Amino acid sequence: MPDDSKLREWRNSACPHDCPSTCALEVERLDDHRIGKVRGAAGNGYTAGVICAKVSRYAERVHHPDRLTRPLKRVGAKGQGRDAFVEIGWDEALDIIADAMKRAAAKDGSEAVWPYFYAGTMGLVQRDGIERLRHSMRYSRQLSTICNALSDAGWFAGAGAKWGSDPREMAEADLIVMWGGNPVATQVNVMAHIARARKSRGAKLVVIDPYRTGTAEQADVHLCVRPGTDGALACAVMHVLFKEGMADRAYLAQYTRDADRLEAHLQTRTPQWASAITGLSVEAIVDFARLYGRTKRAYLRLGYGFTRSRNGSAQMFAASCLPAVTGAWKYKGGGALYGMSGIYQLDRALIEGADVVDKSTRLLDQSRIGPILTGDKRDLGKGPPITALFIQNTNPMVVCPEHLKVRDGFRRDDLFVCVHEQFMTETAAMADIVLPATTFLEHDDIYTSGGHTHLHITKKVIEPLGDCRSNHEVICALAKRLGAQHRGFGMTAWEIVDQTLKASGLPDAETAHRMGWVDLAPDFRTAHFLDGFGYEDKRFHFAPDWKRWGLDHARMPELPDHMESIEQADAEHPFRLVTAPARQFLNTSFTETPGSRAREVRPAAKIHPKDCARLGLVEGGLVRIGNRRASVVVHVQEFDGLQPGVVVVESVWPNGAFRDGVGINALVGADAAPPKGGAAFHDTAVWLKQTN
Ligand SMILES: Nc1nc2c(c(=O)[nH]1)N[C@H]1C(S)=C(S)[C@@H](COP(=O)(O)OP(=O)(O)OC[C@H]3O[C@@H](n4cnc5c(=O)[nH]c(N)nc54)[C@H](O)[C@@H]3O)O[C@H]1N2
Ligand SMILES: Nc1nc2c(c(=O)[nH]1)N[C@H]1C(S)=C(S)[C@@H](COP(=O)(O)OP(=O)(O)OC[C@H]3O[C@@H](n4cnc5c(=O)[nH]c(N)nc54)[C@H](O)[C@@H]3O)O[C@H]1N2
Ligand code: SF4
Ligand SMILES: [Mo]
Repeated sequence: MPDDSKLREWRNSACPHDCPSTCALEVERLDDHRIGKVRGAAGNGYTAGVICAKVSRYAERVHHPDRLTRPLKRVGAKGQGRDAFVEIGWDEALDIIADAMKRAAAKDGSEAVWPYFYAGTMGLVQRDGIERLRHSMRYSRQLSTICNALSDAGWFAGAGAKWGSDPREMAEADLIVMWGGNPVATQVNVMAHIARARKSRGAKLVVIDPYRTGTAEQADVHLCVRPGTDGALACAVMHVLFKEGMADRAYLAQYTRDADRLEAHLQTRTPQWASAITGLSVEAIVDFARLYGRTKRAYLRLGYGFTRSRNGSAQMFAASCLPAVTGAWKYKGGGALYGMSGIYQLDRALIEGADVVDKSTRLLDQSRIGPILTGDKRDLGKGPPITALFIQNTNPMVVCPEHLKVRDGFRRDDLFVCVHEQFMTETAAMADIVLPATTFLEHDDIYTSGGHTHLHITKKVIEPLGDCRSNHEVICALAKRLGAQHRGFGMTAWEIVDQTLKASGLPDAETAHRMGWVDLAPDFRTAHFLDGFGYEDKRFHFAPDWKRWGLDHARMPELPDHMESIEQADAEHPFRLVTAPARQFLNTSFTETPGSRAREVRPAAKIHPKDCARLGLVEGGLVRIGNRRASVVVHVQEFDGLQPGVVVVESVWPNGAFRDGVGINALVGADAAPPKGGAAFHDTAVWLKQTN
């Protein structure tokens, strides 16, 4: 092999962050240790050369002076940051962790240990290998609820399978409806496909969002709903579709179930009824229904945002009924997309240790880590308290609801915490042992996508920084010390990628990597459910059997509807708070990079000028936002792109960025939304007070 270490060259990779785009990347490799520019792969039909600004500045993150490089042991107080830690060697660190996990299990049983993770990297081997360790040791299991539990249940209820119209078809649509998502911030290349449709076909863009986002600014129509009322809007739209002859009766007869019941039920769901709930005018609702009903190539892109409410599953379900009423599924550029994950039929047993899982072990709700760590019996049941946490790929001190409980939990003296991280996050600062992690540029992995149809197989581009180790390496080293048995612990990440691909009937790892990506797009008829939906009867269900989609199903409405279960504004809490994602951050990732930080400036509350005037709030002044859970202080931003009574704080800023060190998630409730749990990040009733 020639020594190419000094050559500048572009290497294929894929963005590992928790974003539906999973962009195909080209990374400029300067030498064994440094990267230069990062750009989107032009040849990939979905990425099409477009990536977000924060990842194009990735050199800032991977070469950040604050990257963790050595294992650390805390010798000072919790929460004090890097100065409270001293460097130690890997063997000593791993011995301490294994010893703490063994002691916790010996004292209270294996369920006292909780391996806790999320999607800091979306690579399957590095993200999900922790499951193999958990299952082989019978540690407490994790119910994944923080992101897509509500949206998944709502989508599956109607369609029965998770995929939809190819996102590239947006370029061939005459109408794109972006419902409860903000792709300018959260999934930028969607905008490139929409731009194509507008340029070549004069397509219209409708955005449904409680505030004027970057996406709404570019729209032909912005339906600025009150948060948590989309179910009512969807019902009123369907009311008009039936009433004005825009329902496709032949399609309904062939492809759906309970259309007659739906039509009867919708009689009372008039635009007037929905107007009172959503705050939209009757005219705006009827105009939108007509535009949607008269356009064959109507592409519905359903985001996550409108499902982060206590009625989120019902909202997703109601919106997902639209193309089943008009038959838009039949047309190229028509139909809907919420998520594509169902097309990836990968055999994940080796990665996740599915062959050794013991389903009798306790299942704990990830979003309820605050109540769990503070001993809530509703979660712990008759089982032991959690006394050892091993965390990879997530920052629960900032991203989880009921932050004050999360903080109290992490402060417990009898709790051992290990955090494997790239940076000294607020969660890492609470740990006893912090381990330095590689980035996606320093390890191998395999990526599926939520927002398109490609599979990416990536190799490291540069060498690991300092003593950083990948998640896989750490999991294997711990497995050895704990005596965990599984063949996956004796393999390299690349071997696992290779075997997983082969077991799934796909090209081997080397071939797949050389190809750049593998496009697993289903054919048109499959993608559009023209050979049937996911249920056994192949039909779209307007009256779903919610029992299938979660234990807490009794509260779900029988037919699409507005569900009243949101945290309603009341006399004491007259405002509804939405904590939508900030454009330059990705959850809390990139809150450490100067480029993103400078552009986001500081936490701020977008408040309607009428509310500002009434409460004596001034642009740039301070406002205290509170409810029975907590209160936080942020700067005021006068903003007329929302309804009075709604307030938006773009997120997720670290707690430390707020004046009192308490961040926005202290206000958000951790109660599990039906039917199968999920955090209601955009569903909080609050009061506002001027403060100094
Ligand atoms: N820049 C950036 N990109 C990201 C992220 C980030 O934090 N920053 N996060 C990543 C992750 S983990 C995910 S899951 C995705 C999420 O991406 P999206 O699907 O875009 O979902 P959300 O981020 O939850 O919110 C999107 C929009 O939903 C709106 N919304 C809130 N409540 C309602 C409602 O009741 N009705 C309607 N119609 N709209 C509502 C919000 O105002 C917001 O503009 O983005 C990913 N990409
Ligand atoms: N208020 C509010 N809160 C929210 C949301 C919201 O819209 N509003 N959105 C919610 C949603 S949708 C989600 S998905 C969650 C996400 O919440 P998290 O999953 O906690 O996402 P991040 O904050 O980005 O934290 C991921 C961490 O993983 C680390 N990491 C990245 N790659 C690796 C790796 O290879 N190995 C290891 N060991 N670590 C790695 C990163 O440095 C980062 O600190 O937040 C939720 N919280
Ligand atoms: S848009 Fe999403 S997937 Fe693409 S580079 Fe940015 S964060 Fe990564
Ligand atoms: Mo998410």
